[in-house]
Amino acid sequence: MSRLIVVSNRVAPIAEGKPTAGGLAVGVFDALKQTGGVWFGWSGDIVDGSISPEEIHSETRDNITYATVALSRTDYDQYYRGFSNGTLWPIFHYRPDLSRYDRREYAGYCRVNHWLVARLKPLLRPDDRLWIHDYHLLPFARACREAGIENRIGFFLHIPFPADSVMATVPPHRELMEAMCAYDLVGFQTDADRRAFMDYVCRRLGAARRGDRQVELAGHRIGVGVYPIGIYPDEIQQLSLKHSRSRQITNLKQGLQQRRLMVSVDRLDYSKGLVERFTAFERLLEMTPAHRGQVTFVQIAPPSRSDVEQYRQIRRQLESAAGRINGRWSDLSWTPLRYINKSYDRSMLMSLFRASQVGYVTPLRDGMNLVAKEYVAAQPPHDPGVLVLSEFAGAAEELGDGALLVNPYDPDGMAETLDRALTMPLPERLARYRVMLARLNDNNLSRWRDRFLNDLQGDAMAPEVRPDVAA
Ligand code: ADQ
Repeated sequence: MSRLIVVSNRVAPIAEGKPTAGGLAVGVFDALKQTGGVWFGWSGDIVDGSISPEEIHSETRDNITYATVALSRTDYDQYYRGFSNGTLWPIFHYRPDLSRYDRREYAGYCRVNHWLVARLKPLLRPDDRLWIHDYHLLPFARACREAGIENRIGFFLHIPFPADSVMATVPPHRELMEAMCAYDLVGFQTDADRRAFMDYVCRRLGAARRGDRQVELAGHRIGVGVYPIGIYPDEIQQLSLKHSRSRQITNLKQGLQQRRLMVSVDRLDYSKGLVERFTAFERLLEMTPAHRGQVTFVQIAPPSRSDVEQYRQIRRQLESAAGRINGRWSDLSWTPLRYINKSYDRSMLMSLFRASQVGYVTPLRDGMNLVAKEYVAAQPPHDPGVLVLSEFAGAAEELGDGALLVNPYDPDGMAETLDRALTMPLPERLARYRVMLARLNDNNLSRWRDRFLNDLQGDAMAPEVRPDVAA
């Protein structure tokens, strides 16, 4: 049977045997656990100098071989911190105002893509299937073809694909998108992303549309599909029970003294809308006196990419907002907002979701947002909490019928919705929970992986667009 080779910028840390606090690592690790295969990418190590070391560190655990490389400081700065996270990430999240562009960084980005291909090539067998992940590796397939690699290569974008005119603000957008068209299959989280990609390649590159699921450019057919990433709901339910009676959760519940609990968990990132979320929480306290002293909001947000300036700025903004809110509203027995910059063990997080009455998930833009899905799956089935979800999270396409959707740019609207969530009667909570759980079970993580890999395998490349998410 052919092997599955997964390539992503970062391979989850092997030593701890646990994925990092990031959606891609969580999803890829869970998907690979079942099929087995090779996971190739950066180890997270940085070595001084401008030349990345050639050695590959290879380690097999259970059925997964982790093949990792270190990056030189220059490659890290240009490829990862520079073009990937300083240019592409903000633009793909509709924030050209936060994006900066430097030609040297773009050159570094392309160079590292070629360099990674050269490291991977000796590990490949002719019938391996290659599944490449995310915006760090848009030109990876082109580099593979140039290196004579003929295997089938699919690509999945975990983050949104921006509208054509926003994409065009990336200075080398044309070159980048032409390179992306070297893939055999490209997959997106939502139908809106798929449409944006099709628009771009047809309008700007002159690709020919072959129905909704294929485009053709310079004689090469590219499958284009929608594959919303999922979770394993049963596994999450089990995890959520693990710490339910632990000292930390029991202490938390005792400390709440019957107060309602709202929970948010995110990497500390400006796309997650944390400042707007804090503001809306404060509006709730201003607008609805009945909630004062009666609700506690826990925000867990471990810092990420803290060597990128925009990330340091958002951190400072949040510290000041949290201080202001607590200064204004706390009393001797109640702290309204607990803002925690730490990573937690997954089962602890799931138990926290289970213990809370509202999951407050309001990114300004998000490819999918696994936290929204995890929150629902972790709920006690007979007394579930309510999911308050941004309409700009990919997850809103699937969970929109059961969640309370909000516009994160509307603090009053969010405050009203929080009030509704905190006071929602049990029958409505149950009905909403069941609709969402059914969706999560239908479209679990295996389905995401299998649909993608089937489409990658098929020569005719006719990925079906799921009717239930292709609104
Ligand atoms: P992320 O932007 O990282 O992922 P998300 O989808 O919410 O966002 O995934 C975060 C994951 O990390 C979740 O599984 C969560 O439980 C975990 N996590 C978050 N904070 C944690 C903490 N403090 N401690 C431990 N675990 C924590 C990217 C895209 C998303 C897309 C995913 C998957 O930005 O839009 O949904 O990839 O495709």
